[in-house]
Amino acid sequence: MTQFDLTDDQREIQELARRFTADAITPHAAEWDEKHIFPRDTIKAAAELGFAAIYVSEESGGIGLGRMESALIMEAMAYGCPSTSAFISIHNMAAWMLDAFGSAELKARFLPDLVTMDKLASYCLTEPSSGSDAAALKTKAVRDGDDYIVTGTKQFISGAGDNDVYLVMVRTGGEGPKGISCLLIEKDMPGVSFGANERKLGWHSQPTRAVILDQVRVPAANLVGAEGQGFSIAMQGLDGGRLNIGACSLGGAQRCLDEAIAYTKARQQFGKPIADFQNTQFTLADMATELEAARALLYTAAAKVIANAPDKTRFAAMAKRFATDTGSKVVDQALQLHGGYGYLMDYPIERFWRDLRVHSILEGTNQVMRMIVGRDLLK
Ligand code: FAD
Ligand code: 2MC
Repeated sequence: MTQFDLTDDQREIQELARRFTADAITPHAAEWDEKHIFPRDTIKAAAELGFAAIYVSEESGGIGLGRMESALIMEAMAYGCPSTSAFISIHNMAAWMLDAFGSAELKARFLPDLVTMDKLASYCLTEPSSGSDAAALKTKAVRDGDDYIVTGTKQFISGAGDNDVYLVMVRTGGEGPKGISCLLIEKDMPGVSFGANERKLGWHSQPTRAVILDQVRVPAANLVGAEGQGFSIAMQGLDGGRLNIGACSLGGAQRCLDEAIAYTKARQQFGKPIADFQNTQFTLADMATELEAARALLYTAAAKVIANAPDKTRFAAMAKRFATDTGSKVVDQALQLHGGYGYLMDYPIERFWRDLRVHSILEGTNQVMRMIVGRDLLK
């Protein structure tokens, strides 16, 4: 908790992620967005650097780093494409849940392919009638001999239809969080189907579909953790996921700040660069200041999560709320500084504006983040 600068190892991993982004992500991100291309090969190339299993243990084939390193990697990749970075983050979250809570047999069967991204993983909590109130989920898993029979619909699932492995929160017991378990369901199990690819404002480089489960027979051996532990596992996954989503907003916003600095120096109005106007300088100053403040809070929260501090969930929620709101504000200011050109697809700003908007909604809305923080303060 006394760390105010990155260590040499952290700088090295950040540099690696930045180089990968500059070479493999940034040059293509606009096309992925415009043509709705899911960059399967680039995602697989990220796995070759260990970025598919950043905080999966080395014993399980991951690179066994901390949440801070994960944030640095997500931030660096989001500088090129927040949508692709966030997709990789969700895969990391699911892989970690399996590594941390799965049986030795389940881990041996699935983690080797998840670490290399020969298989991709989704996280399935949300349902059509339970988003923020996640503990009200209805997808039912009824025990039948050595199997569960699973029926229900998961809504808004990132990667659904393309991904192979689904960590699905299901109801095996009574109402409320204690009746929820986590089951690993495979794409090709009979009874699994998918809704249409959602048409979205942003996040075009990755698909979002409903996962429809109709009497799917799932071996009880696919249970991740114990029966009734599913909600806690899902929430612990999100403690890390929320840091990563915050980091994706920081990376996207940093890119737009850098673009705005370059643009305002080049663009002339009233006979001089618009960077010479005090309004421009004050706006850039506030953008940079608020971004650094959000980054500092996010790194603190990452340190809390890796240390398993008692207030880690509150800090992850504070950081997610602040980093995503700040990120979107900074991108909006960058768009304003670009004038009409910021609104055009010829410049990258509008893509970041669209991609970052959803970060205030998913992995728990920013209202839910305030609820988590407020409850913790008042408990
Ligand atoms: P609701 O819960 O209906 O909320 C609507 C509004 O009411 C929000 O503003 C909310 O903040 C507010 N609200 C609700 N309750 C309260 C309260 N108590 N106090 C104050 N305000 C409240 N989910 C997954 O499980 N896996 C995924 O991979 C995934 N990927 C996603 C990808 C995309 C592109 C999107 C858009 C969503 C994804 N989600 C995923 C779902 C996402 O987590 C939910 O959309 C989110 O949690 C909000 O749920 P909801 O949409 O049902 O909104
Ligand atoms: N770690 C461990 N356990 C946790 C936890 C955490 N972070 N958060 C809650 N729990 C436990 C909690 O301790 C309690 O157990 P116990 O009674 O034994 O103490 C149990 O879970 C229930 O917790 P709450 O009483 O707080 O449950 P409640 O239903 O009131 O509220 C809330 C929970 C609102 C915080 C949760 O439903 C939530 O986070 N909602 C938002 C949903 C969400 O984030 N969805 C994201 C989907 S994924 C996504 O969008 C992607 C893009 C991948």
